[in-house]
Amino acid sequence: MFCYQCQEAAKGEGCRIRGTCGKTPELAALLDLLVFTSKGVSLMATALRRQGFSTKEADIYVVDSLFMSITNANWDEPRTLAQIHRGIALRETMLARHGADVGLPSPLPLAATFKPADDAALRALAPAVGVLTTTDVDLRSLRELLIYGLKGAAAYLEHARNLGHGNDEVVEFMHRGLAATTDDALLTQDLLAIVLECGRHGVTAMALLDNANTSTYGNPEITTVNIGVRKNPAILVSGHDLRDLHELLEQSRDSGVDIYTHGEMLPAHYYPAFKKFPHFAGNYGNAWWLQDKEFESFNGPILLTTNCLVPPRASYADRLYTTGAVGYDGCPHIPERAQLADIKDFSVLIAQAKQLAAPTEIETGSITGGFAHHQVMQLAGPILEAIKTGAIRKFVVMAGCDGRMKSRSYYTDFATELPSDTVILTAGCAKFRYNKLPLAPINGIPRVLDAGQCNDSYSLAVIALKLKEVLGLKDINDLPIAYNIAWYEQKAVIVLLALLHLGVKNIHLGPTLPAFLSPNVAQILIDTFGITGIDTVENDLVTMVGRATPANECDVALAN
Ligand code: SF4
Ligand code: SF3
Repeated sequence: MFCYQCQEAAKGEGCRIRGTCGKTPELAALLDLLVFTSKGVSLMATALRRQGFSTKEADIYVVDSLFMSITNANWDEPRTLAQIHRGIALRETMLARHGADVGLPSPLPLAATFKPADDAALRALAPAVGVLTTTDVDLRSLRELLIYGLKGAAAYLEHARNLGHGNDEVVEFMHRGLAATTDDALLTQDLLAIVLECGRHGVTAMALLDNANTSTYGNPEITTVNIGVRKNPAILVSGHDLRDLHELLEQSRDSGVDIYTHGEMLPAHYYPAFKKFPHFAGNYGNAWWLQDKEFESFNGPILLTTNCLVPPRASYADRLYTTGAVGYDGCPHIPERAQLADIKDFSVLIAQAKQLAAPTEIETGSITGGFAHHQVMQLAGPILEAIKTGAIRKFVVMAGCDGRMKSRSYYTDFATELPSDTVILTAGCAKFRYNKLPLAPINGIPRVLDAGQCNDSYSLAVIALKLKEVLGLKDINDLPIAYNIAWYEQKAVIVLLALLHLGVKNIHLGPTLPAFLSPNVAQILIDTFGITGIDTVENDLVTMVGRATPANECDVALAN
């Protein structure tokens, strides 16, 4: 196997024997084959679209398949095999229906022609279609960077689609982008242009999901979320899909079972539509990587609506449920909706919860969030005033992912050491490294403003663009904002590409730079966008906020 799509790539190069995440070589090969199958489907879809044909089935297929191949999403080999077979059948149906004379490349790449006789033949082919089949390291780097960006965008498109929202331009690009990774005529500059175009579509995908979420559930508002527990039996919901949560809340109403969020589902509390459920009890635990301990002590059923799922311990595997793109062989999977209007059936979780103990308390207190763009605009007056008086000297965007690497304590230390005239803007599960720190507010404005999930990084971009407008600045980089982004999986890749598209420069990306950036591709990003890694907390404080000593200590020293 060879996989280097996430931040935990072994030795910062790639997982070759088994994934640091736990992925086996067999599963890794099948997920590679799933992406390969999607490329064939996208080749067909790109050609058909150019001829004016609708490719709805292919659109859904590619979005779902890319999402399934994201880190810590689908661990289920039989399900992966079934999805590969579906893709081959779909590709062949399109070919039979329209014929080969629809402007397909000639000769057709293997991705669009392979037809294994059975599962054994598929498994035999799988190791030969992975990342390393592109031998030129720079082309490989750019092809994979594009694919990972597309995976992130696919995740956001799927959530939006679940709420009845879509964008054909992004889907068209997804097919075209995937097809481009099979085109040996494309050189570094060509692929780089497509990678940067991916960032534009990333902005659209995040805006689409923002609109889907807010038009369905209302605009997030400032909310205090309980992090302790109640006495009722309960269900824990993790992942990013708000519609799954909403349906579970509806179905468990008056059942005596409480619902808690975990990880990336925390921001659901900020939406007005979810506040009307008295049994929506709070948030339990932290970011994804602590789930083995937290799922254990939660005691009740757990629903994973998206990544990140880590291989479960036997002690709670019988109460772990997956749905959507996530799957784990041996854990029950709640079936998808056949039609958009259908409702998923979560009754099995509710029935099981009633038989189980209430969650064991692991912490008490509360956290505050809900600072998405609409809410922040309501606070524009006090925030602008604080900027003008110097009470807020700098914002630091600390969005992205959390992870289990020890070196990620850097982010807690960095947040702790930030001067007291700085404000953290966050989104994604990265926030769990510092959202429980006792940072004193500035004129009533919290020091950590949480916009929501990783896709709500869009909100941070909207806020930055609005600030630029009201402060009368020409360039987004003239704002008093530094970017210290933490990444782990491929949604962070589309967020990064989206920020680059918006013209943001000098982003610090950590805790390590992606293994999939070849030295030459990394150099292009450094030269063009000023992307850099992280250093020590002390050095980065000087680089990013221009002051190493907490401001309050400075002020005390001056006063003395
Ligand atoms: Fe390794 Fe990450 Fe790939 Fe898992 S997803 S195999 S940890 S690079
Ligand atoms: Fe986290 Fe997986 Fe990336 Fe949505 S839940 S941010 S890591």
